[in-house]
Amino acid sequence: MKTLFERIIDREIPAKIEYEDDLCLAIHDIEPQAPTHILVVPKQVIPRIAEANSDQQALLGHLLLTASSVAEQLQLVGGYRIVINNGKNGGETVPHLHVHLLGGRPMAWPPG
Ligand code: DGP
Repeated sequence: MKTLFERIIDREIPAKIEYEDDLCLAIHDIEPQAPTHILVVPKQVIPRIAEANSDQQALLGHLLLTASSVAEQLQLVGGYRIVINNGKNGGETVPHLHVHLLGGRPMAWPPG
């Protein structure tokens, strides 16, 4: 069965797309936790970062560089935060790896 994000990648579910290339899709989160909240999603399904392997090293780097370039595109000049939630205690709700890009307000530390 397809993951939610595979269905978005395959255009079966609509999303506001900010960026796309051969390897990933960057969409606006449906429940934004900041004025700008983007999800960078790999087209290859990796359930979570704990299940990524060394063959996926370049792809993982690509996701981070994409988040940074989308931040520049969206002019998050005051700074931003990049987050990956892993597993139940990490706050993961969609089992298809994704990088959160949050910006447009000051971020608290430590996160909740
Ligand atoms: P996480 O909790 O780290 O697994 O993040 C999942 C995110 O996915 C969460 O911030 C809400 C977002 N989300 C859930 N359903 C949808 C959807 O249908 N469309 C979009 N664009 N985002 C979704």
